Amino acid sequence: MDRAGFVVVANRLPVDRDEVGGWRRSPGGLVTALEPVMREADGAWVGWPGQAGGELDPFVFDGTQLVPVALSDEDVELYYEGMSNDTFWPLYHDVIAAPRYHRVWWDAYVRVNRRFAEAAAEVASEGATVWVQDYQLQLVPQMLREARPDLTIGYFHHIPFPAYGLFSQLPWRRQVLEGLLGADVIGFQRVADAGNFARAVRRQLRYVTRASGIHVPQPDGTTRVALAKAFPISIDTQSYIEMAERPDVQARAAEIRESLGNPRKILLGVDRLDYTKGIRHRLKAYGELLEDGRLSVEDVTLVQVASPSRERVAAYIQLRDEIELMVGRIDGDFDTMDHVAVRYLHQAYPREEMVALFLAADVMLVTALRDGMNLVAKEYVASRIDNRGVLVLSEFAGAADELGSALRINPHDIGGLKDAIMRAVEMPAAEQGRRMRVLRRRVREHDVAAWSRTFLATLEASRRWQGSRG
Ligand code: GDG
Repeated sequence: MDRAGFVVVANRLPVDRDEVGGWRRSPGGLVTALEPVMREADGAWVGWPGQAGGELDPFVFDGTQLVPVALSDEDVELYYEGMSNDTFWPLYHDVIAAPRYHRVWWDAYVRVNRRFAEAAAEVASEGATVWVQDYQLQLVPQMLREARPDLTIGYFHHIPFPAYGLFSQLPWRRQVLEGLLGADVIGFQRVADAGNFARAVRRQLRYVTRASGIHVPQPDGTTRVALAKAFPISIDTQSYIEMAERPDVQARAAEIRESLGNPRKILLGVDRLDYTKGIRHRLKAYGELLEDGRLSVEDVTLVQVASPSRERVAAYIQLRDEIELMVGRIDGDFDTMDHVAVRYLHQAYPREEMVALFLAADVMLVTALRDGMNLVAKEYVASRIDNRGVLVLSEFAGAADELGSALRINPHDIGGLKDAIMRAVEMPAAEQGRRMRVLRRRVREHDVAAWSRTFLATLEASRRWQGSRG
C-alpha cells in the first residue's frame, strides 16, 4: 500500500459494486467534489465498501487509492443501523423520532471508529492532511491525533448539530465532543450548528471559546486551538446545468408533463424516505388544499419521489406505512380517471430522470423538519436554466441560510404551508424569474468545488498558524 498525502475517511467508499462484481463510481456530491483534490494530492479514501463481509485489500480505482474497512453483519447492525441511524440521526435532527440509547451500540461505534482511524493512520504519509466525514465517525479525529500527532485533521459534519438541551441527552456526550475536538477544523453546514457545538463544549467540557476558536487543553499543559465554523456544502452546479441543456432531458421533461395529463401546474417533492424530510406535512397541506377546493386535480398534480432508505430501521418501516396510507387516501378521494392527485414513486432514478423532473416541475416543495443542508433545493435551482419555477423551502433546512429568495416556510404551520403552496402555484412568471435568478447566482458562485477549496484552505491555514505558535 502506498502512503498518501491526502486522505478522506468516510463511512462509505466512493464506489459501488456493479452487476458483474466490479466497481463503479457512486453518484454523489462528495465524490465529485473531492475527485480533483484526490487526483492532485495522490489521495487515498478510507471507507466501507457497502456490503458486510470479509477483508478486502486496498486497490486503485480511477487514480485514487481505496482502502476498504470491513464491517461484519453485527457491525452493520450495531454501529451503522443502530448507533448511527437510530441514535445520532434522530438526536441530531431535534428528536423528530425518539433516539434509542443502547450501550452495545455505543461499544460497537467506538470499536468501528477505531478501525477506521487505524486504517487512516496506516495509509497517511508523514505530515499528511486527513479529512474525516460525518456523524458515523465522530471519534476518529481524536483517535487519529493520538496515533499520529503529525497529521493535519479536518472533520465535516453533514447533518445538524442540535441545541445543548437535546445533545445533553446523549449518555456519551463527553466522548463525542472530545472525539470531534481532535480535529484542527470542525466544519458544519450552518453558523447555528457551529454555535450549538461551541456551546456544548463550553457547558460540558468548560473549555474557553473565542469567536470560532476553541481552546483545547493538551496533556502537556499547553492549549491547542480548534476551529468550529460553517462551510455550507453545495452541488456540482455546472453538471446540472449541462444536463438541463440536453435536448433528450428536455424532451423527457415534456414527456413527463404529457404522461401526467398536462396539468397546469406540477408540484414536486424529492427526498430519501426519511422522517426528517417533512413528507407527511407536505401531503397534509396538499390534501387539505384539494379538500378545501383551493386546488383541483384537473389543474395540479403532486409528484413525490421517495427513494428507499434505511429499510431495516423500525422508524423508517413505520414512516413508509404512514406515508403510503396518506397517499392512498388522497388519491382515493381525489383522483379521476384522467387525473392523479399524487403520483407517488418509492424508487430511485438515474440523475437524468431527476433533472427532467426538476425541469417539468413548476413548484419544488422542500418541507424538511430539520435538514443539514438539503441538496435537492440547490439541484432544482441549478436545473432551472429557464429561470422559471418556484422553490418552497423550509427554514429548518440549512439551504435556507443561502437561498433567501425562495418562499420560506415553517412546515409545522400547515396553514402557512398551504398559503405558500397557493402563492407558488399562482406566482406570475416575472416574479418567478426575479427570484430564480438570484437563487441561481448563488449556486453558480458557490458550488461544491468552492466548498471543498474553502474548507481545505482553512484547514491548511489553521495548521500553519498552530505551527507558528509553536
Ligand atoms: C445529507 C444531509 C446534506 C435522492 N433520490 C434520488 C437521488 N437523490 C439525491 C438527491 C440529492 C441526494 O440524493 C440527497 O441529498 P440531500 O442533501 O437532499 O439529503 P441527505 O441524503 O439527507 O444528505 C443533508 C447532505 O448530506 C450533504 O451534506 O445536504 O442535509 O441530510 O443529491 O438528488 N438521486 C438520484 N435518484 C434518486 O432517486 N439519482
